[in-house]
Parts: sequence; C-alpha cells; structure tokens
Amino acid sequence: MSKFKFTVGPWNVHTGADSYGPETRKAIDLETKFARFAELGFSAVQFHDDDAVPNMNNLTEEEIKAEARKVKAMLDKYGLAAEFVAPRLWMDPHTTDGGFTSTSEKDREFAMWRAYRSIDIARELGCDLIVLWLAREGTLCAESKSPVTATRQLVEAINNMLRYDDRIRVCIEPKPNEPIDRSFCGTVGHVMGVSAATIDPKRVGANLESAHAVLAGLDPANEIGFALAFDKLFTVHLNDQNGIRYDQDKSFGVENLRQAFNQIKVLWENRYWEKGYVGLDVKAMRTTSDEDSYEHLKNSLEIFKALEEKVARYDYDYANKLIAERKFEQLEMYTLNLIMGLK
Ligand code: 3MF
Ligand code: MG
Repeated sequence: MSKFKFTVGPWNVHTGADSYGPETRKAIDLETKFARFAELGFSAVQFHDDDAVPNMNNLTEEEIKAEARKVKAMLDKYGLAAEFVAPRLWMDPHTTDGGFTSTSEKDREFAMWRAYRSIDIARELGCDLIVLWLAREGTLCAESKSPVTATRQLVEAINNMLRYDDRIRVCIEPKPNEPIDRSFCGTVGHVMGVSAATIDPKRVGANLESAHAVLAGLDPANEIGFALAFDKLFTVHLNDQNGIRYDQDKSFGVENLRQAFNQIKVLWENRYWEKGYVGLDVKAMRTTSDEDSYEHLKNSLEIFKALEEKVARYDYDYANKLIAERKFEQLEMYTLNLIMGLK
C-alpha cells in the first residue's frame, strides 16, 4: 500500500499528435477518462481551465461556473477529487506572445481574465490550488521583452490572483524553455524568488516537474528538496526525460531509476503525503495503440510503488554509519543494490 495519493490530468491520455504529425489514437471523452482514472487508483484529477469548461471564452462568468458544477458532479460519481486548475495560456490566439508578460496590454488583460475564471472553476470543483505553467512567459526573440519588467508583471499577476480570492493558493510549474526559447521563471529557485516578492508568500509555491528539472540541467530530487525546505512544494509532476532535448514526459522512472528513487526518497523523508498529491504528468508514446491508451499511467504507478517499497526498507542506520565514516563508495553500492533488487 502506498502512503501517497496520486493525481493525473485528462491531457495525459491523448491522441498522440506531435509537432510533426497528426493523431495516432482516437480521442476519449472526459467521463470515460474519469472512470478509468478511478479504476487505476487515482484519487484526484488535475485540470486546465478549458478541460473543465470547453469554449470558456464564449461563456459568461455564471455559465462557466455552471459548467464547472457539472464536472464536479461527474467527479463525485467516480469518487474523485479535483487537485488544481491551470489556466491554459498557450493555445489561444490572445496568448501567441504569452499572457501575463505579453507585449500587448489587451492580451495581458485576457490572461488575467482566464486566471480569475480558473479560480472560479477551482472553487466550483472544490479545490484551492491554481497551477501556472508559464508556457509562453519568456521570449522567442531575446530583445522583445525586458526580463525586469516581465518578472514584475508576473509578480503583479499573482498578487491580483491572491487579492481576487483570499483562500486560493498559486503554484508555479517552472520550465526553462519550450515552447519559448528563454523562460523568465525556469527553476524552483526562480519560483522561490517570485513567491517571496508577492503579497502573501505562504500562498505561492512550486509544482516541480521531473522532466523540467532535467531540461534545466538540474536534479529533480534536489529541486523537490529545495521547495520542501521552504514548505513550498504544493504539488509535483513526476515523469522522466532523456537529457536536454524536447520535453518528453516519459513514464516515471523509465529513463533513470536512481533519480526516480531519490525523488521518492526525498518525498518520503519529508512526509510529503501529509502535504500534497503525487501528480503524474506522463505521455503515451506516439506508437501506442488505442487499447493501450492508459498503459503509461499503469507503468508509472507500478514503478513508483515498487521504488516506494524500496525507500521504505532503506536501512538508515546502515546508511548513517557509512555517512559518518564517509564510506560513500559503499553507500552508493548499497543504494544501487537495493534498486537492482540485490538487497
Ligand atoms: C508542459 C507541462 C504541462 C503542464 C500542464 C499543467 C501539458 O511541459 O508540463 O502539461 O504541466 O499544462 O499546468
Ligand atoms: Mg507538467
């Protein structure tokens, strides 16, 4: 039995389209996904604002809330909670150049409108967390935005959200690049700086995604630990990534088992299960068939739980003795033997 509770987003079961080619699998409706998520053992669902309320740009504020209530009823039917809502500020013609840091004032206003509506939707779904993956808050042309102005715009946008609702928590999911070239908020360290500059730092934290840390050339477990040290790890997006290239969202642990083990180890040592959910942000391969649409989720859960079981049996007395004697060669071999199933 895992100590953790798991969450996933509807976008994690997808049609397989990528930047270079069309769909390879059939689309699956939201309710079918909820039913399967519940069956697989997930406790909650993560949402983009328009996952919950499609076509929201064309609806009034009251209509948006009414649509969100229908989704809440559907979640209840399957015993699922909602974990967070994230404004999707990268798909819309209004956000071609970003949202909160766009060079167009109208677009910045649109981004705030979507952020406020995301808060309304979160309230209707019964959750208090807003995730900001700042997809286009950066530059394609380095000279097109001032990094100083943009950083202040980002802080002000978050302040507006904190003022709009005094219970909502905001959580930045940092990523150093993609789809933009240079991001303004690329690591958990950046998030901590932004958080400290807001009007209520306790309500502003991080969502660390393993792949994004790897893309920044950093160790995901250390990024998780850095956020935990400040009590600012509001959620995680666990997955895997083969080095510094396009964002892959591979199943958790399939690329680097030791790194995956250490992410669970730091979560475990800090009793993260009392603080937040373990979110998976994983994608199926393009070659995956319709009938295997959920296999990558099953695999990620299986790998997480198998490694959690190893973390639970980690011999801290032995490890601490080796640490005191500075026998790190032996400590490394003990850990690797455990991961390899030889201990
Ligand atoms: C991009 C991501 C996103 C975010 C999601 C929620 C598609 O690299 O990781 O997943 O996690 O949009 O904010
Ligand atoms: Mg993510």
